[in-house]
Amino acid sequence: MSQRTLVILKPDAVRRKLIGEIIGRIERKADWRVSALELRELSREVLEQHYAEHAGKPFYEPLMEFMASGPVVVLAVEGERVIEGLRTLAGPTDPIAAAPGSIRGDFGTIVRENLVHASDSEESAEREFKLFFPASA
Ligand code: RTP
Ligand code: MG
Repeated sequence: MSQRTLVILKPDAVRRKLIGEIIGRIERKADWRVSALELRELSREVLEQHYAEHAGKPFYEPLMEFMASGPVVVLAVEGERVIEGLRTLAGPTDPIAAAPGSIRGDFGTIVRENLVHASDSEESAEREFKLFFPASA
């Protein structure tokens, strides 16, 4: 089942020069391919829409600040079961709970600075494509 998912390499990943490392892991998976890619800074408006489900939570404001603290890489990735697959490759939200071998498990320690975002469902992916790549949505 071919799908597409929206991936963000968060500001910590860009600052730590892990862009190539992370994209390399994605590209090594059979049948997955990067179909759009851009380095950009995210506006408050876009971030509020992207993380609307977390508005009002204690970690919301620090998350907004972190995600606006530097450039990110926004990617579209297409391929076989890529939505679930990218979540598996990223690992659980808390990098300390994430298994070695996953991106968060290999590179992270802080819950907020967990390197990567990936759409969590087909519905989220379509919503996020409209937000980040409106021309292709
Ligand atoms: P994401 O949405 O970024 O792909 O991550 P996720 O689904 O694994 O985690 P989610 O629960 O949606 O949380 C969104 C992001 O907020 C930060 N966070 N900080 N307790 C905390 O300090 C806390 N909890 C979450 C993380 O950056 C998380 O990825
Ligand atoms: Mg999430």
